Order: sequence, then structure tokens, then C-alpha cells
Amino acid sequence: MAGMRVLFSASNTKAQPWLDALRQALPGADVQEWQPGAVQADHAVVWSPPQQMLDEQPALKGLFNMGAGVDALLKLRLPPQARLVRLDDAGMSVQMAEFVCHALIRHFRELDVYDAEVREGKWSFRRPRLRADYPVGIMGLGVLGERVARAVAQFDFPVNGWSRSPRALDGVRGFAGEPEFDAFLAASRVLVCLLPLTPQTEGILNRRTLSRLLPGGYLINVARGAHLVDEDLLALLDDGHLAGATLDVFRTEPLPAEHPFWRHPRITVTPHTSARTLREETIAQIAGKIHALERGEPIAGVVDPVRGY
Ligand code: NDP
Ligand code: OXD
Repeated sequence: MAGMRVLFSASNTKAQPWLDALRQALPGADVQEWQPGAVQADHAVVWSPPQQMLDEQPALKGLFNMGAGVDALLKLRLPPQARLVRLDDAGMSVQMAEFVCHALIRHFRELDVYDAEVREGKWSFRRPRLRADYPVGIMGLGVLGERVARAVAQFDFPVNGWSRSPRALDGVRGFAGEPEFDAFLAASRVLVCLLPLTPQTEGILNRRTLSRLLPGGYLINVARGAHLVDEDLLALLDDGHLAGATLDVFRTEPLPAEHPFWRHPRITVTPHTSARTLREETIAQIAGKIHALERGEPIAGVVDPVRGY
């Protein structure tokens, strides 16, 4: 790796521990935090980098995103020959599976109701619900969606999965593309969004689509805030078609203090924390891919900018 230059730029974390770990994983490489006017680099590891950085680095071969979703990066002007590489699991899928199963089970087992009653000193039981009445629909069967589908199926819920191209997964009833979207929704009571944000999926969680869920539907959005039309969710909760929602992602983050989601009694808000980027796993994966690219080998996780993910 002697002579290779790698830049780091991330707006959401302290740079030093990442620089130390990257230097350790790429011995011989010159690894620096990006500053305006930095020398030309071979690769960059980024989260929400400034446009100026990308404009100043036309010779980048690899642009490594420190997350799975590349929607924010694709809004920028990218260096012409750089391969844009998304994070491929790196410890995120197990976190996503535990987060979604937790939200699903908390709703299904009415644990919030029990919590409230126990706080009032009440010892009472609710009628057990049937799993068969709670089919879970997972939008997106990629790296994260597939793991979530398998985890949910382990708890014996019926599982439906929807993807762009047909996917055959054990224990999952598969639906694909626009023509099968309405049938997928109509067969689901709990809806989990794990789609990438693209022009095709923006606003996909709206009055029309959410109304198609079985009555008493429940939404778990762990993908991007712009998948959801906020007012439509509020209206469907108010008219009783939806029972509630767990939302981890929002159109504006942090969620503004005056936003009604904060105070809605049937919405659970978490601060974009369902699957965190883990430093050790992330650097191991990115360093491995940088080595492979330098040897001219193919790598997984290269984003198709036309498809948008
Ligand atoms: P992948 O790219 O691996 O999977 C995307 C899935 O969505 C694929 O199954 C794909 O179909 C499907 N898909 C894409 N477009 C459409 C469409 N128009 N119609 C139907 N299906 C579609 O992504 P990941 O699983 O790694 O991540 C998913 C998203 O999760 C990320 O883009 C990111 O936004 C979000 N995320 C959120 C985190 C959080 O903390 N809240 C953490 C990490 C990620 P096909 O299989 O046919 O290609
Ligand atoms: C991601 C995220 O896309 O953390 O990885 O949202």
C-alpha cells in the first residue's frame, strides 16, 4: 500500500479514532482527514462529505460510504471515475433484526399497555393475540431486509417480502415489483420499510399505500424519513385504520422539537439508531475492498447510480 493516499471525511463522528484504525488497517498508506486543498487521493472514506471535497478529488478510484444508504451521496456531484461503494452489513443486519423484532413484539404483545397498567399497580391480563392475524410485510429484501425477514419468521409470524426483482427466501411469501405491490400490502398487517431511498421509493408510505394494509396496521420505518408522507400517517392513525408506528428515521434529523411525532401517543420515536455503523467492522470491510480494488479484483457493494442503490 506504499504511496497510496486515503482521505477521511465524516460530519457525524470524531475523526481521530477512525484515522488511527484506518492507518492500522492500511499499513504504508497515507491516511489523512480531508482539508480544503488536500493532495489528490486514491480513495476516500466518507459520510456526508462537503461538495468541495468531491470537486477537489477528481482522481478518486473508490468512494466508500460509511453507511448502507447512499441517497445523500447521490445528490452530490461525484468524481467521474470513482466507484461508489455502500457498506455491506458490517454488523448492521443483526442490529436491524433485533430492533425490528423488538418493535414488532412490543406491539404484538401489547407491552406498552402492560407497562402503563403496571405503573398504576394493576395486575390484569389481555386476551392473547394470534400470530396468524399479524402477517409482517417487509419492503426491501436486501442485505438488511433479508436478515430481518429471517428473524421475524423465527418468531412464527407469517412473513411477506417485497423487492424489485423476485427473491425466493425460505419461510417468506415473495412479491415483486409494482404489479404485486398492492397484493403485498393487502396481505400484511405490520409493515417494515427497508427500502433504499430512490426517486421510485420516495413517499411510498402514503395514504393510498398504508390504507391497503389490513385494518389495525402498524408501521415500522427504519429506512429513510422521506419514504413516509408524515401527514398521511397522522391522518390514518387518527381515523383508526392504523394502530401505531415505530419511526427511527425522519425527513429532518434531528426531529424538530415542534414535530407532532414526538408527542403522538401511538408513535414511538427513536433517533436513527436502529443499526449503527460499527467502527471495527466497517474499517475491516472497507480496507479489504481497498486492497481488492488495488489488486484489480471485483468487490461487492458497488452502487449503480442509475438504479440509485
Ligand atoms: P440493499 O440495497 O441491500 O437492499 C435494497 C432492497 O430494496 C432490495 O431487495 C431491492 O430489490 C429493494 N428495492 C429497491 N428499490 C425497490 C423498488 N423500487 N421496489 C421494490 N423493491 C425495491 O439495502 P440494505 O438492505 O443494505 O439497506 C436498505 C436501506 O436501509 C438503506 O438504503 C438505508 O436507507 C436504510 N438503513 C437505515 C439504517 C438506520 O439506522 N435506520 C441503517 C442502515 C441502513 P432487489 O433485491 O430486487 O434489488
Ligand atoms: C445507513 C444509516 O444508511 O445508518 O447506514 O442510515
